[in-house]
Amino acid sequence: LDEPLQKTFCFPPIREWDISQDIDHILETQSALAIDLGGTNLRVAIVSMRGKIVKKYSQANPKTYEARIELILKMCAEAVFDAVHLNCRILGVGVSTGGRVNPQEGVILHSTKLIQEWSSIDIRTPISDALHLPVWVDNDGNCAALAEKKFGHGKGVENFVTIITGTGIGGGIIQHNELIHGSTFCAAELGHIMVSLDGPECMCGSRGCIEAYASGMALQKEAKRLHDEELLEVEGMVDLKKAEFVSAIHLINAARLGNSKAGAVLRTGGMALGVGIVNILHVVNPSLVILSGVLATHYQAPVQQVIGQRALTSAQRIQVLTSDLEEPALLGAASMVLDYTTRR
Ligand code: ADP
Ligand code: BMX
Ligand code: MG
Ligand code: CA
Ligand code: ZN
Repeated sequence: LDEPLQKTFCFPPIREWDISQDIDHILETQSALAIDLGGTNLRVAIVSMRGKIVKKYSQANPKTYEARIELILKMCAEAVFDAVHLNCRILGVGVSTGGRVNPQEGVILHSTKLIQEWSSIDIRTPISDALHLPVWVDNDGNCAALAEKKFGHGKGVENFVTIITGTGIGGGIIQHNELIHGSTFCAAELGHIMVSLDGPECMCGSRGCIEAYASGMALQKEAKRLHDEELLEVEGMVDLKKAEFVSAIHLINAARLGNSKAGAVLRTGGMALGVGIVNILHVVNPSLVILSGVLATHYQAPVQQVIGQRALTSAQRIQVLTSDLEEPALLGAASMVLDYTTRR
C-alpha cells in the first residue's frame, strides 16, 4: 500500500523483517545444561547454542554415589532456576564423565579408582526424572573431541584425536567425522596407553600408563615427593609452607626457576605423553592432535619433539595444537544436546 492509503485504513507501519536478528535470538536463547564429572571436580554449566558458557557452577566431586547424585541434582536445579532469569531455554542435559560409558543406555559401565562408586550406574534416569528433560551421556575425553569438532580446532577435520589432561588423562578419537566407541565402549581410553613394561602404578590397576606419568595427579604426586624431601622449593617461588597444597603448578614453577629435579619429572611426563601419542599416530593416523586441559601448553613442544624423533616418516606430517576452548568436556556434553535436539 502506498502511504496515503495506509494512513486512510490505519494500518500499522510495516516492520521490516530481519531474519538474521531472529536467528540470533534463537541461537542466544536455546541452551543446554552440561555436567562434567572428573577425578577432582564436578561442574555444571548453562551453554548456549553457539558454545558460550553462560554460567558455570563448580564443586568438588563427592566420593560416594549418593552424595554425588544429590549434588548433581542440586546444582542442576540451581542452574535451571538461573536459566529462566538469564533468558536461556534449556533443551536437554548433556553429561560428560570419566569412565566407560554406554551412550545408548546412558550408563557408566565402569570407572577406575579415580571416581569411586561409579560403575554400573544409570545416570540418565535420575536426571531425566528430576528435571523432565532428555539426557545424553558420554565419556569426558569423547565429549572433549565432540567439542573440538563443533567449536574448536577440529571443525571440518575428518580424522583427529584429542587428549585432555586433568586429574587423569582422557582421550577422544574422531574417525571419518564420528567418535569411535569400540566393541565395549572402551575405545579411546588414551590415558591407559602403556609406554613401559613396568613404570609407575596407575589408578586403573596397571602400570606404565601415560596417565601415571603425565596427568595432573601424577605430577602432583611427584611434586609432593620432592616437597617432602625438601627438594622442590627454589628461590623466587611462592613460600610452599603458606601454599594450601602442592600441585603440578608448583612443579612447573620450580622447573622454570631452574630446579633440575622438577625439570626432569616434567621431561619424563612430556616424553611419556609424546611416546603415547606416537603409538596413537601409528594406530589411527589422524591429521591433527589437539591437546587440552590444564597442562596442554606445557606438553605441546615436548610432544612435537618426540613425534619428530620417534614417529614413522608417514606419520610425521601431523599438526599438534593446544585447544583454545575454555572447557572442552563441558562444551562437548552440551553439543550432544544441541546437535540432537535441533537436528532436522
Ligand atoms: P577433573 O580431573 O576433575 O576433570 P580438572 O580438569 O579441573 O579436573 O583438573 C583438575 C586437576 O588438574 C587437579 O587434580 C590438578 O592435578 C590439576 N590442576 C588444577 N589446577 C591446576 C593448575 N592451575 N595448574 C596445574 N594443574 C592444575
Ligand atoms: C581416567 C578414566 C577416563 C577419563 C580420564 C580423564 C575413569 C573414572 N576415568 O583415565 O575414563 O577419561 O581419567 O578424567 O575411569 P579426568 O578426571 O582427568 O577428567
Ligand atoms: Mg575432566
Ligand atoms: Ca575416551
Ligand atoms: Zn592406566
